[in-house]
Amino acid sequence: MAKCSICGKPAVVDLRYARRRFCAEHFIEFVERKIERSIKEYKMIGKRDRVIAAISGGKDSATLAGVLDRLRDRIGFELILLHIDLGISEYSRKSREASVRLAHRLGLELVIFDVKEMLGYSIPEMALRLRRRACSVCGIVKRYVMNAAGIELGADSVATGHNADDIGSYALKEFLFQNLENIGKLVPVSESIDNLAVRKIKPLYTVYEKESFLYSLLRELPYYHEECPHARLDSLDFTIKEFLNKLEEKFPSIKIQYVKMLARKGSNYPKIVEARSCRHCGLLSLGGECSFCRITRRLRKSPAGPMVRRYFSTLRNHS
Ligand code: Q46
Ligand code: ZN
Ligand code: ZN
Repeated sequence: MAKCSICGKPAVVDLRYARRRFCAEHFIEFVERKIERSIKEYKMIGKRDRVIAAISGGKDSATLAGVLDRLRDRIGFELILLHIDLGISEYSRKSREASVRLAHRLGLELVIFDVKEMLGYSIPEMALRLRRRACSVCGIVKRYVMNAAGIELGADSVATGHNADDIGSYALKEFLFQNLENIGKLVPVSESIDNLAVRKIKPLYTVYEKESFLYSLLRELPYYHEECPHARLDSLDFTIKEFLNKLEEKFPSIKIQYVKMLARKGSNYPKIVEARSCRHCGLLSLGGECSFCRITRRLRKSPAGPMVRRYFSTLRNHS
């Protein structure tokens, strides 16, 4: 039986790319060290920072919250969890439950933003009325809510659970369509823009999807394992991920090398030059009205951005 490269106990995982095998305890330590190194190398979190970790209820969120929780005392930062309930039937109900259990298990504060309750429509209802794909509406809502929460709750950064597989496949997809500005956003840290956009960080930048899954499993962290029903398995994203997996099989560690290269060179990609303030809510927009205020104005006759900001600022005043 294969043995752990550190203690010699039976190994539970063989990481070919790292040429090491680990028992559960040393695998957990390996993942935590790797994330801590990325946090330091890319200067993601400083002492006394207030960090909001956006959690969906899935395995990557569990790993993100689980590792940040263990690092918060060592580095010395404050951690708050944010869950956005998208109102997507059973999937959202179970994801929310898992997020609540995760926060409870780690003893962390959890802020929940319920899309249907706040905006009057769930994501699928919004998509139907706007005649857009659920994922495109969902992306606009999630980005806006995370940013508004970050600004209003006074966060130094908002952390998301994107892993190396996600980042590699997004970057490749954007390259295929030559959306170069979007590749520039896939760096480990997107700096804040004064009062318009909060700083965003990706602590799982060099963690493989399989490692994230195994980490949350071995630590028995609560997470919901089903995919969102709107995630299409035949989609281009999925095929690109499969292609990268094939590359990785043949050339172990190529995905990590790829994202690390992206971290180094990502700032060379063109950036959106003119950041403006939305005339309704005052947050980041490109044309004077942000996408969130535009879609909610079409749905509800009045833009919902200011109301979302007020919701989070009230929470801050009560905490
Ligand atoms: S949650 Fe939202 Fe994803 Fe579901 S509707 Fe699409 S974007 S697939 S990460
Ligand atoms: Zn061991
Ligand atoms: Zn707006």
